[in-house]
Amino acid sequence: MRNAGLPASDVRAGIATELADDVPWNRVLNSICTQPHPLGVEMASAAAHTNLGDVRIFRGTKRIERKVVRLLLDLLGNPGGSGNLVSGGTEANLIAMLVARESARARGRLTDRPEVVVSSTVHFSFTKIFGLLGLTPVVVPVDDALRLPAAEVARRIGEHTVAVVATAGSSEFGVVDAVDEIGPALVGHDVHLHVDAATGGFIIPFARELGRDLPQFDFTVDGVASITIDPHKYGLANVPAGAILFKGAQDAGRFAFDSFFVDTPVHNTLLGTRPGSAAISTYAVLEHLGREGFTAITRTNFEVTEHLVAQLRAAGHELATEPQLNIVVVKMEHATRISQLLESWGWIVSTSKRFGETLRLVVTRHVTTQMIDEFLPVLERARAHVASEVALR
Ligand code: 0PR
Repeated sequence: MRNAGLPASDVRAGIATELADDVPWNRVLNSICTQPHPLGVEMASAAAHTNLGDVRIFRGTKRIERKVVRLLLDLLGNPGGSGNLVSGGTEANLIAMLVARESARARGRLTDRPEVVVSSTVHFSFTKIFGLLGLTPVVVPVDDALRLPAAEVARRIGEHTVAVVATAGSSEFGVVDAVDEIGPALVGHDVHLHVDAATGGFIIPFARELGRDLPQFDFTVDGVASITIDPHKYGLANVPAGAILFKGAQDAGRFAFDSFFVDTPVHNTLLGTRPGSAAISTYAVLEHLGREGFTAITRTNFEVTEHLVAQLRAAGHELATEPQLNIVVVKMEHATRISQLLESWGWIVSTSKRFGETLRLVVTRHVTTQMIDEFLPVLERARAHVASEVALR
């Protein structure tokens, strides 16, 4: 640390220089997060000082957090449920897995080797979580449509199984598991069905309203015990805003840790000190946009996605899978090299090698048809450049 501090203007200028090097949103095609809604940013900065770790001080902030949980439970068909706002999908999934393990223990079902049935495309946050919680994954290969096969899930449940994880919008492919088949297939098995809707939670309800053919994934499906949904992804709120929601009115309270301070409520989240600003940003965006606002944004996201798909196909590209949401995965030789080259030219895309070489493009609020039309010729130039590099080798 400096001995004598800098004037505020110098600090501002130094930070502005670094921030100016962050990639502008109109060059970002890999991110499930987007430029947050301006009202959310405004309200988050007004609440930058708040800490939901001390709800004796931040009483109003806590009331807003409770309102957000109610709004999200209502969105997901479970007004009588329970939940908490957390830092994102990883923390939400962790809390769900801990509650699943502990409720199995409470029912006398915990073995020395608790297992969780997951698909081969489950998000990597579960790899962290299983390590932390001592859970063993039972990995079910996905079907041809990259979905967790419902019949196979039921077959993999054994005496050690404490939970099954389905995904409603995978980050890699935007694939929605058939939660409406998996839930009913699990009835009678004493396991916790968790739905990771971190990515799809703010897309699918509105897309279904627009008449798109997507499976129901929420608490109205028999057997769904908990859902992860992230306001900081398609919910347009500021980072870090995630949520873990439970079917039962008491379930969110099963992750409960006492502090040693008198008159302080128990903590129901992993983080202790945590930003109220994210809850407030989420509340502002939900209240301001309402269902109509989210539905309109979802309609535009699908229009842009369809434009992207049509242009890619017209240029002769083949998709790895038919996009269900707003993630487009293109089969592409030398995708990693192409992505590196694009990055050096200012454009950020992602690649995955798990199902052959692919280029992954994410459409979210900041991605427009104009941006796509600027990007596609650059992509073709990058492909040509890499093809000539390869030819020279
Ligand atoms: N579950 C699913 C289905 C997810 O898509 C993600 C994140 C998580 C869990 C974990 O959530 P947190 O990252 O909030 O803890 N999906 C994105 C991904 O891994 C995260 C991301 C977002 C990556 C923006 C890059 C980026 O620019 O692809």
